[in-house]
Amino acid sequence: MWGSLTLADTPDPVKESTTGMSFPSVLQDSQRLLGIGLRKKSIFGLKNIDVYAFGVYADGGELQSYVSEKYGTVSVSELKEKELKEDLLESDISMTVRLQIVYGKLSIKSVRSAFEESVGSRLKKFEEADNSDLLQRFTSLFKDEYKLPRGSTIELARHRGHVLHTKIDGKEVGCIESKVLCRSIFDLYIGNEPFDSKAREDVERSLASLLQ
Ligand code: DAO
Ligand code: DAO
Repeated sequence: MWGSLTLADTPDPVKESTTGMSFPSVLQDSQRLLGIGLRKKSIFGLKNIDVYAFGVYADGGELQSYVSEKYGTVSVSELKEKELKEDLLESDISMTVRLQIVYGKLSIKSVRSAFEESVGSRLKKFEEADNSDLLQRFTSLFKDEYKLPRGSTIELARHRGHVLHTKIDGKEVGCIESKVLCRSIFDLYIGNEPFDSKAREDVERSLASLLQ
């Protein structure tokens, strides 16, 4: 559809193809949309539901300075797309994943338990130590009174110093400083076993194109 262009080159909002959810091409003035995808979940082993569509964003300028500091004069074409993605995961370049809820009957209870399963397994993978405190601190931000009807947006944004800010429909609900929590969350979207491998490929290609 884009020919050789990537999502990072388009000025217009982009629609996730299965759900039609639309994602702005730029967030917070400087973060570019790099990839979009879909989070599904099978319930009771019976059927797959589309839970949310997501967009992955990062700051192109910060990425450029990070890469030129780290690799000096090495030309971008010599860097592998996968290495760039690894750099993005490990660094504290400004980055956001925006979730747009598709499933209309999401309860906070099911968000909490899905989170413990998905993020919990990543925390275990990246850190030996017991992470239950960290999980607990994050899930305690999910107050029972929050509602997440279809169309709600959640933004999980990493700021300088590995501080993760969470917003629901544009309103900040909390922030937590933790490198491993940031790493674990972004790993769900662009790590080795992502929710949607097409999104991860989008991101890899967009990163390479941002550095051209
Ligand atoms: O109604 O019990 C049910 C099925 C709900 C599945 C929920 C999956 C939740 C995934 C995480 C959402 C994060 C915003
Ligand atoms: O899809 O399994 C997953 C993980 C999604 C991360 C969801 C974080 C939700 C944080 C805000 C919820 C507030 C009620």
